[in-house]
Amino acid sequence: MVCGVKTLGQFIIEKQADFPYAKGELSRLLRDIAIAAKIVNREVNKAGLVDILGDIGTTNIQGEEQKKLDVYANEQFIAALTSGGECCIVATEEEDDIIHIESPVSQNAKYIVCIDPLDGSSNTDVNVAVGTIFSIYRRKSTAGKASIEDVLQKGTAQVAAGYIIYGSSTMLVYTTGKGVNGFTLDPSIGEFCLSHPEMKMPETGYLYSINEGNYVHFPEGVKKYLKYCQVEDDATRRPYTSRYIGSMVGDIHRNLIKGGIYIYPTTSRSPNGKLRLLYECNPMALIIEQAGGKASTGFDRILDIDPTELHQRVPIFIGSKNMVEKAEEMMRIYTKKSTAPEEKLETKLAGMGIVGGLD
Ligand code: AHM
Ligand code: MG
Repeated sequence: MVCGVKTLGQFIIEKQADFPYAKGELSRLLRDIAIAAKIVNREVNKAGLVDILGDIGTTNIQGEEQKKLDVYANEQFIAALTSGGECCIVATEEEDDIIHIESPVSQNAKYIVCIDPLDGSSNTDVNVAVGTIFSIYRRKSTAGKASIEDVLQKGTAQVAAGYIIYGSSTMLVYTTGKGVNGFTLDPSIGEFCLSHPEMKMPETGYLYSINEGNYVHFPEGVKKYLKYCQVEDDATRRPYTSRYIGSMVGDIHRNLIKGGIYIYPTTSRSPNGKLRLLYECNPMALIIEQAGGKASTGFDRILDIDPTELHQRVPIFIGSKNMVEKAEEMMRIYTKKSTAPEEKLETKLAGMGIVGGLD
């Protein structure tokens, strides 16, 4: 029987030829991530069967509850990157500080991985798609121990980025800056197989994804854009359809295939937005741009932001080019671009003598 599938491993080796001086380190790093993803996938899929759902009772640096699966996924990716030997620092959503990988095999490692091991984990209790998002940089420093400065690089410096969606089927989608390719996990052979070669995002879509429950807290430009999406206009096929899973990977994956826009703007409660630049917005922005879409803060390109801190948050407008540009137009007209980072609501409230926020 002739085998017609191309596995992720075969594809990566084939693509290595695009980089004539590559020594295979990046390929091995991607392989390590894919191995951990398969292990996480196994746990996510049997989550309802074992006592792994629910809160673990600890909080991460952002004060959010960690789920058992978050912790499990975090451990698996760190373990795979440690034993793989190609990565010198991991920055993860689940850890306050960067993790230096100091194993004998990783002494000459030159890659930095920023990762959200299990994004959208509030959805794990209800069988809704969750994902892993990763971003890979080459360290800037040439000698000594790599440091936080090696991690705080612009999104344009990413050498690769990708996500894994643990959904009705499990997919790994990644880019090394030469287009986007998607692989579906075939559980019967335990391999990611090329299923979505050269993914391209429609320039215009008809789906918008945003947590509309926060409407009253949105900037005026976002409110105006939402009204634009909801107005009837046959020529532009409006009103658009609203689709929001609350799982960034799920929402963006759907919009990548069908066309659409995903927005997580600043709100009066989260003045810098909710999503993290290094391991959520930058990798997704690179993938979407490589597929022909656009990713912006509402004013500026996400990939051009100079990061200042590890867990930095930014507003994001990401998806089909024409939709993002329309939303940016509304932002320019109706919302004043703030030049300084806004004071956190908690700080403002504390200044007013209200401690512990409004909740
Ligand atoms: P998480 O990293 O704590 O899982 O949060 C990120 C998730 C995204 O996947 C999702 O799009 C967003 O948060 C949903 O937020 P909200 O519930 O505020 O709409
Ligand atoms: Mg996340």
